[in-house]
Amino acid sequence: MTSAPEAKSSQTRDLDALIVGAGFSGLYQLLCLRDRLGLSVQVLETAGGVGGTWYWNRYPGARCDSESHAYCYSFDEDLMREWQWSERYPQQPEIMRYLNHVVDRFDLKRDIRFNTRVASAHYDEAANRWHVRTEAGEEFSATFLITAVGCLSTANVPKIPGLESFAGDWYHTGQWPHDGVDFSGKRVGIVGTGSTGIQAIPVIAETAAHLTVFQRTANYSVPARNVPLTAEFRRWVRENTAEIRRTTRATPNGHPFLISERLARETPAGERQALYEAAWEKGGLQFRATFQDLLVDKEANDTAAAFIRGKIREIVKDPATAAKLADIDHPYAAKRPPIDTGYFESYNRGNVSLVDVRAAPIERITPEGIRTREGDYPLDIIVFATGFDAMNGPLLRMDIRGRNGVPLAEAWEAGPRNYLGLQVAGFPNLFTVTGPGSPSVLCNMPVAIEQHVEWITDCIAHLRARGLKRIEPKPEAVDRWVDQVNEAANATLLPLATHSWYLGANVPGKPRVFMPYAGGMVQYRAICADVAARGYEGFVLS
Ligand code: NA7
Repeated sequence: MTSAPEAKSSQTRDLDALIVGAGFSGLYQLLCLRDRLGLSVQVLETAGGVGGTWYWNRYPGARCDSESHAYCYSFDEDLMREWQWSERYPQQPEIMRYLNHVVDRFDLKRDIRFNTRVASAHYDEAANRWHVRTEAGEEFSATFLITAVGCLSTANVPKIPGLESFAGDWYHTGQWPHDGVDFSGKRVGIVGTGSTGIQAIPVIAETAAHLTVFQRTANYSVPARNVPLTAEFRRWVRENTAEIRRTTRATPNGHPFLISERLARETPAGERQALYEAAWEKGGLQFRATFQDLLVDKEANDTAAAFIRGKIREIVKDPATAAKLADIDHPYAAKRPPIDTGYFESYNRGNVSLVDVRAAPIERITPEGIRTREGDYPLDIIVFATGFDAMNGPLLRMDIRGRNGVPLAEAWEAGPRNYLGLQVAGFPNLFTVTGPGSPSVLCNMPVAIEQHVEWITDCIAHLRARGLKRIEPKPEAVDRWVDQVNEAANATLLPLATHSWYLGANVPGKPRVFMPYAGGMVQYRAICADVAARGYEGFVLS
């Protein structure tokens, strides 16, 4: 397909770089390109403020599962020392305060345009520029286009027949009203038991008259053990910023703890049980790091799965409910493993009930509530904790067109294909921060983001220093990377969770391709550094 050259209006703003999104990645990318390289940069952001995913995910109980002292930028020691987190895991409002602090501290706001959604981004080969139009009709032209749109920003509202007829209110957790929702005295239904549902259920249950949980796939969860941070811990963080940074960079998932070298399979049963008990008491994603083989060896994984199932049966008093909750069909952590505060305990409340919609699927939504194959559930409010069209979803909803007018949606018809998760063949000078094919969601996000942003910054600096104008990957490098992403996933148990959003399986019709790079952040960082050191091997620079 050949498109006519873009007509450039006299109102077009010419830039060196245009960044889409003002979350963790867009903000740091702005700082790097503007303040370190001296480029003219504009950030466009749909929301009315910074925060990206966190701007929208304001649902009850919204909290990060990464520990706060590592869920932050590490590029500036002073910033790390001066910011004081209040709890082990940061709640949504605190993350927003942190990001706004970063924005003020580095004077970023003046180059961010809020309430501005990108409608299209088309590459003009003759001019070697990206022409970007907003929904309001503003036009920009830039040499480099950087998408910093996040992996979990396109809400997935299931197309259940009859939703428009519902007489009550319904909400998706990822598009939560800023003034909150009052559940008091209401009959509430929540669809979804992923990380979000598991965080929201205990909080909604506190005020709703009744909460009905519609569970399609039962899920593991480990207690978060959230606590306020002591003055002593905060001092330790201030004094050990370099060490914390080193740890997050030495481990595949970018968290501030290392994965044990012990193998579950080789540990005697009694000792193994004691280690799981200790990890359960400690809480958090660290449970996954109790043994090294949990994600690669099904028998090892079975021991963790059995332990958690045992805990579910211990906590949940009604045996029938416990059985439904423990009837989990995938290996532990093959889907993103949730952590919780009182999730399984919620089912012991008199006002919470569980409906198994795997056994009796939702048939439709009626004006009164949800109808499953087994009966009607009258509701005043429905909460969809049904996740996102993850990773490539936010990219595909923009009309991105590369060389010869080829839409990204066409180039990725059979699933995302790129090199290092960073660049797509046929889309020169387009960089995708935490794109599919990068570790992103399998890593503590700020750690992944800083690596991407710094790599992109160094790459652009490299081009400019040599008077080069264009970079794009060779198709054969893309082919190799797609194979590497598949091989990395297949070396783990992750593909065994066939309903997972890692595979795109949560969105009907989406190609089933394992999207994140599962080889770990340490290996990924080394690969990217090596590619750069070899003069950007696999890319064409011109
Ligand atoms: P997830 O992890 O995608 O979970 C979505 C949940 O919603 C999951 O239990 C789904 O069941 C369920 N779901 C989705 N569609 C339906 C329909 N049509 N009917 C019934 N149930 C449905 O999203 P989250 O927001 O919880 O978490 C996303 C990420 O945010 C998380 O992984 C962290 O990285 C932070 P399914 O499992 O598909 O059967």
